[in-house]
Amino acid sequence: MDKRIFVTQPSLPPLSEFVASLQKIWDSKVLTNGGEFHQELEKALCQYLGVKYISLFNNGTIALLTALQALNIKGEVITTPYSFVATTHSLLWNGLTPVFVDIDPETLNLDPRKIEAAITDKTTAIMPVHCYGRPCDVERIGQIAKQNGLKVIYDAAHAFGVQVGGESLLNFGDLSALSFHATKVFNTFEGGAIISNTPEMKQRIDHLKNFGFTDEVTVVEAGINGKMSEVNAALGLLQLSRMDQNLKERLEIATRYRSGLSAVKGIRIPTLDEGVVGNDSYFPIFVENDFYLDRDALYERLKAQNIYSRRYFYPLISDFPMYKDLPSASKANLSVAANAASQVLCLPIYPGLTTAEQDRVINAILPQ
Ligand code: T4K
Repeated sequence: MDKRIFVTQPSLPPLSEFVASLQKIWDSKVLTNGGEFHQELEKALCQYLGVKYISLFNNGTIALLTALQALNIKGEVITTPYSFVATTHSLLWNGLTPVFVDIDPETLNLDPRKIEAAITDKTTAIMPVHCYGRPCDVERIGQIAKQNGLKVIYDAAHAFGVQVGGESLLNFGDLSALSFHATKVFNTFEGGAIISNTPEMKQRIDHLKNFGFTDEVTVVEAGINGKMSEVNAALGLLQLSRMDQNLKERLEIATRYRSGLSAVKGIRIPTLDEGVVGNDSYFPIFVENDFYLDRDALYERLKAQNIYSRRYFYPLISDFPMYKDLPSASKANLSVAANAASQVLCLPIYPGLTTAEQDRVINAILPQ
C-alpha cells in the first residue's frame, strides 16, 4: 500500500537549531510571561506581516475570545456558518448570540449583500472569516460596519501573509485574530495572535491575556491566561525564517493541482481576485453534480488509496447541536453555505509533499 498522505503536515526547522534556542531558555530560566523570544517574535512578525501591533497568544481560540473582550462586544454578532467551529464557539463563550449570514459563492466568505438584513438593535459586531486565506470583501464590510456603528473582528486564522493591493489583509477591521496551530502555514505547535491598530488597544489586549494585571498588584480586568510560552515563541522565530520558501512550495503544489485538475468536468477550483497575494494554506475543490462521483464517494475513493483529504467545512457550524435552533441557522437562510459544505474537499498541501505524491492525488481524482 502507498504511503499515507494527510491533508497537511507541519513544517519544522532542523532540530539542532531548535535545540540551540532551547539551550538559551534553559540558561535564562525565563519560560514565559513575555520573555525575550516573545518580544523578538512580536517584532519580527510585525515586520514580516506589515502590521502595526501584534499580541501573541497560546492559541487562536483564546485570541478570538480575547478580541471580543477587548472591544466589549455585547448582544448579537453577525458571522459565517462556513468555518471551523472555534469561530462561533468564541461568541458563545462570551455570552453572545451568533447570527448566521450566508456566504458569497465566489469568496466563500460572508456575503456583504446579505449582512444588512441581519442587523438588529442588538447587533454590535461582525465576525467574518477569511476562509482558506481567501479575503473577505473588506471594503464593503468596513462600510457596512461604519454606517451601522458596528465593530469588525476578523477571524484571520487562515490568513497569515495574505495581501490585498500590496497591503496586509490583517490591517482591515478593528482586530484580526490569527492561529499558529500545527496545521497552519505558520505554526508554533500551538499559538495565535491578535493584530491591533493602536498602542492603547495592544496594551489592553496584553493586559487581558495576562489575567488583567497591569503591574504586580493591580488587576483592571477579568483577564485570562492567553500568553504564548518562550518555547513556542523561539520556534516561531525559526519558522519565520523559512516562510518565504514554504509559501513558494505551497504555490508550486497549488499550481500543479490546478494544471492537473482544472479541465476535469465537475471539479471547480476557486481562484483569487487580481491583486491578492494568497498563502495556499488550503486547496479546496468543489465536486459538482456533473462529476462522475459525489463528494463523499470521492473522499472515500481517496481514502481507499491512503489519501486523507478533509471536508473543511462540513458540517456547517449552524448544524451543530448548540447552534441549530437559532433562527438564523435555518437551511433556507444558508443555502449557498450548505451547497459549498456538501461539495467541498480540501486536498493535501504542505511543503515537502513531493511531485510524485501530488500526482498520486491528481490521478486518484481523474475519472477512471
Ligand atoms: N478559526 C478558524 C477559522 C480555524 O480554522 C481555527 C482552527 C481556529 C479559529 C482556532 O484556532 P486554534 O485554537 O486551533 O489555534 C484542525 C486544527 O486543530 C484547527 O487548528 C484548525 N482551525 C482546523 C481547521 O483544523 P482538525 O481536527 O481537522 O485537525 P487534525 O488533528 O485532524 O489534523 C489534520 C491533519 O493534520 C491530520 O490528519 C494530520 C496532520 N497533523 C495534525 C496535527 C495536529 C500533523 O501532521 N501533525 C499535527 O500535530 O482541526
